Amino acid sequence: MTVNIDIDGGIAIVTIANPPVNAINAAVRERLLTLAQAFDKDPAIRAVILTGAGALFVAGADITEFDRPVEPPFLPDVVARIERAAKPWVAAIRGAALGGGLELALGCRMRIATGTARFALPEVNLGIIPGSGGTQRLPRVIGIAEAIRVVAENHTLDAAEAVRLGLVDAMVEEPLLPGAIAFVRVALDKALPLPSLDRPLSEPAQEIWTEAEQRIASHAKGASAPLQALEVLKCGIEQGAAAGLARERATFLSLRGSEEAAALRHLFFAERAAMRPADIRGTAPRPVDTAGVVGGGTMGSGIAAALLNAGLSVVLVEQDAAGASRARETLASLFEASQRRGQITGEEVAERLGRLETNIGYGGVERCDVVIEAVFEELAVKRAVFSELGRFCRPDAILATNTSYIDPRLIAEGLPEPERFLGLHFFSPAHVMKLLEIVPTPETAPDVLATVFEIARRLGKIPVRAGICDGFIGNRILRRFRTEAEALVRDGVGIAAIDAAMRGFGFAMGPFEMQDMAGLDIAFLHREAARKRGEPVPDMPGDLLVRAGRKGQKTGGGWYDYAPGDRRPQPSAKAERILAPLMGPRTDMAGEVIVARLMATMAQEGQAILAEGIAASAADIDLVEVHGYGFPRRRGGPMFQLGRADANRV
Ligand code: T1G
Ligand code: NAD
Repeated sequence: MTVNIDIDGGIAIVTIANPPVNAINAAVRERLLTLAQAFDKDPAIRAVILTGAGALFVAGADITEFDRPVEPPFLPDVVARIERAAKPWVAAIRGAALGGGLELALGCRMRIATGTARFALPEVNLGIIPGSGGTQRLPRVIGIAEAIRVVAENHTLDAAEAVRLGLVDAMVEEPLLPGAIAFVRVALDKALPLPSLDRPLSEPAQEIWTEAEQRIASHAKGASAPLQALEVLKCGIEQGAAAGLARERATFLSLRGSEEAAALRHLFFAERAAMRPADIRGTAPRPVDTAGVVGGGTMGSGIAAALLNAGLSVVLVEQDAAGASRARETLASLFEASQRRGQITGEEVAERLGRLETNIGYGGVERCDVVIEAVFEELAVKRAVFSELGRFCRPDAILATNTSYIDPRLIAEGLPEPERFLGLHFFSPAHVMKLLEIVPTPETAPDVLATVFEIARRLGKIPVRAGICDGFIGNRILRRFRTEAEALVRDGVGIAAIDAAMRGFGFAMGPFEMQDMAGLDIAFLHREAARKRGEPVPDMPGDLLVRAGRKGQKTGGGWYDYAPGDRRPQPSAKAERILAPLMGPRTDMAGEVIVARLMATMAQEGQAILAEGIAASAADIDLVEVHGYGFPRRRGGPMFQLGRADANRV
């Protein structure tokens, strides 16, 4: 049974027990409605306490139901029935009260909580808005300004904030239920607070809406739900709660069926599945307290920052004093920047740097449980590093390479205990980008895999297992994507038009703006290496630019021109002249046609990757694109797009 009841001296205790997160599915709704009606008729019942089993209250409506039509009884009706019950309902909250869970609690006359309680309406993360009265009851309890932050800007209230704002009527210590029952007994002898929906709310100044709209639009990245949530809040304030509820429900239902919501749901479940791959579920990870990083450059320092942010101690190895002090300075400035942004305190900066040891040579790595190499992308240099690590590290220490393209098996040749070795491909900046491609070799041991998935979880990364091929998953698709973008240039389509089309689709930058930022020489050197290996790689437009000294922003020009100190791309007549030999007659192509062509190319490469077993699932490929390559989250990923296109074709 997903909803249990106990009776304690005239007080009914209703416990939602639907593991793992007490999600509200049809059975829970049905049961709550039946109980509300039964308790009202039962003279022995004076009040009802609603709570959740385990560490949290309720994580919201059951998202797995969203791919199906809504099923009665509808949650807004259950909430309204509880709010209008003859016997008062009191929510007793421990842990998370999210989405429909908070809406249920708002339907109760009072809410009491422990210190672990936290409250949010994260529906906008799923491309929807609250659909069970949250947009109307919350502002009437905590005020409109705070409600805008929670409903449209995904702000989470902790217990103290909830008390301060009047969302929580009283705090109780654990054990929760005895405290809750005692509170209810006292409350029954006093006047009850008004139901949330009936509480008066003064109309705020108009600026509150315009300011919120600007703020939300600047963060929404084109997603529609946050601004629609604001509209519904406004409707309820200006036209009253009943109109607001009706508008909320209509908006919720239309968004629930939208492609954007389907895309965000797809990623919600993909991210959770990625954390717990079936074949290592139940394999115990090794303990990891101290990590080593060899090479303190762009990636090494970012990786060290991610490890230090996650509470690990770090031994960073550089090849000389300059390299070691440069790495420490980079880390100090990264943490000071976080401090300036108010993310960490000065004490926390010092504490992190206190757990950092920078060395020239391999002293200290014998204490490391895992060591990640991030030195130059040259096989010989990497091999030399691992032969040192093989000598100085404990035989059970996990050894990993952050190589972008080199076959990890080549790097590990001759390494003692090869079962402890694998690729761990971070993305730049490594302390920010959430993606981590995990590239095991055929020898990699299951508990080594389980350990690096656990490390990914501690670093807040999205781990995706990738097989061994040139570029693994992400860089392989990137190369294909870029080649197709350059093929469009060959066909006479303008560089700016292609970038504009991809920005319109939701990318922060188009492929050419992105390549100018990262540098055109990385792909050029990769093609040159292939040509040296005798592979038939035709000249690409980008090659002509690099040979002309145009490597991107770092040379003041690539596909675009850049004024000194200015990173805004300017159309370049010079680039056009250099590219002319490879460009066809000017062609005007519609944005959606450009997008469709590049999407199809990414999906095709994705299908090849799946067919070769380089990725475990299409969803994993979407996670790589969304968390590593700026693919717009609200679009779900290239494989999700392919699925939608196929479905629309049927
Ligand atoms: N529905 C169904 N399954 C859910 C779920 C939900 N709401 N939340 C989590 N799960 C599953 C998840 O897929 C995973 O499954 C397992 O639970 C553990 O999750 C009417 C319409 C609660 C903070 O957006 O934020 O209410 O992989 O790995 O890290 O207005 O889950 O084990 O098979 O994330 O401890 C709004 C979503 C819904 C909250 C726990 N609610 N959940 O984090 O565990 S819309 C949300 C979370 C709504 C109303 C609207 C987190 C968590 P599996 P987990 P965790
Ligand atoms: P980088 O040139 O910025 O840094 C490399 C560092 O390694 C330098 O500080 C150098 O002093 C140090 N080093 C070289 N040999 C060493 C040795 N034997 N012992 C100790 N330190 C040594 O390079 P990077 O961009 O950080 O790339 C490092 C690795 O990460 C490469 O394999 C690269 O392909 C990969 N990678 C790079 C990116 C990126 O965007 N830059 C992204 C993912 C992966």
